[in-house]
Amino acid sequence: MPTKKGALPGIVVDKLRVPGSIAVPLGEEQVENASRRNFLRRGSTIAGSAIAAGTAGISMSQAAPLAIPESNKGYGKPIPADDYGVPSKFESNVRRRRTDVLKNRQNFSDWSMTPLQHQHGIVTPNGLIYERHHNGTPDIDPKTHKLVIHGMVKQPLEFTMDDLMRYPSVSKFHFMECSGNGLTDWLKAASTTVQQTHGLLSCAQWTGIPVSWLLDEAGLASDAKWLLFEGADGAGHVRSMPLKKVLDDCLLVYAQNGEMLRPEQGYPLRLFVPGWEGNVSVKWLRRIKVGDQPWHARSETARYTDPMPDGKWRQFSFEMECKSVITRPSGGMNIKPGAHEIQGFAWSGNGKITAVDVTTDGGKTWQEARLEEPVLNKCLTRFRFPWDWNGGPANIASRAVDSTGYVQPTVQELAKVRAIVGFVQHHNGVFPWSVSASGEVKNAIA
Ligand SMILES: Nc1nc2c(c(=O)[nH]1)N[C@H]1C(S)=C(S)[C@@H](COP(=O)(O)O)O[C@H]1N2
Ligand SMILES: [Mo]
Repeated sequence: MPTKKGALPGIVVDKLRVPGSIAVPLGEEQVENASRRNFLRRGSTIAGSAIAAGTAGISMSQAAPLAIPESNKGYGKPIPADDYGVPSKFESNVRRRRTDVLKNRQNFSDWSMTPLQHQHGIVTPNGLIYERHHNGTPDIDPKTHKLVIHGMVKQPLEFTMDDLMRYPSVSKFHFMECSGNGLTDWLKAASTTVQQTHGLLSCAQWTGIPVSWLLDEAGLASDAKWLLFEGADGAGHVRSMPLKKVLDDCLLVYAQNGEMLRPEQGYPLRLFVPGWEGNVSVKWLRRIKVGDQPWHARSETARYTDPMPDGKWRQFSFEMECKSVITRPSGGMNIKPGAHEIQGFAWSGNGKITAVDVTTDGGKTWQEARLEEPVLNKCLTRFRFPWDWNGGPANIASRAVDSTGYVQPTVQELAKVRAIVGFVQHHNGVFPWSVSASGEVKNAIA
């Protein structure tokens, strides 16, 4: 199916993906009930006699009498003074920086990764949103922080945070993904878990002001075409953005998931660019300069480009193209034969997800998965797919389709339109996990 710049001809491989004929699903509830009953029924037959028909639990007649647990017998813990809630201590393995899998290097140019295998629903909790900073997290007082708009404008403007908070606001759910996500696992299995392979990805409800409102107040010169955004961190992170995209949907964000930005996400103010590589969503934003052409910082050209098969480089590869990954079961897990619900995320920087297919036989056959509401523009979408694992070796993967008709390619298909050499960015290829006869789930990139 021809797509914009990805130009991936011939990806539509089987009957299921006939261009322009994406299946209209049954009524939501019908499918829901039918698949849940089947799922549980299958569960009961496969797991054997200990499981009563229609349930995943143990039949009460075979269970020990229901004892009164300690938690029923006394007072619970009172609310501590000045409390800010944290997860249960029993969830302490859910971390964006796992020192057991990645040595804590304490570098200033550093990153942490979202544990996608533990994420329920589409929203990444604030403490688990991945981080990428080129020079550490600055400590910025919102009382003294200012945003300046200058350059090719009729009236240069300066805003305090109080000024900005007086504007009406908008709140939008969007994913954010680093262009380097998946970079280590293009051609060989270098990583173990989905946190390591895909964890430079998060999704939040972002609150702020459309950039267009402030540009309108400053008054754009008629030949204005590009904007420069500058961060107040030690990296002096500077990025050029085409005016068209900025006017379309970019936000000046001060809150994430209902509270002010976390320091590591750009407190007190960041640019948020829906659907484009995270790199352009400049954190700790202090300056917007209006011009008529892009500015070329060294690191900037390094990020916006992709190598092509003919040895040339394509400039301005901003969009994060349609992609998906199975998060359960995923690398590092161990599963038992029987009924499973395969779950995962799909997302596209170019629109909404319209379908996700799942294979359990290494891509020989594909079946359509269920998408879970809400399905939003440039946002993580959850998919699920019931699977009876018979205990034999399996190879599972997902492939997503977005509202432009683009079908997520395999790495082999991507290799026809991109050169995969060195540390290549923008990996949106189909990602397989293998399941061994003993139930071990492993990264299966060949
Ligand atoms: N000022 C500033 N903005 C920045 C960066 C930075 O180092 N400094 N890193 C960029 C990169 S490469 C990414 S992927 C995103 C990460 O945002 P997050 O840390 O909130 O996940 O911020 C971008 N904005
Ligand atoms: Mo990034």
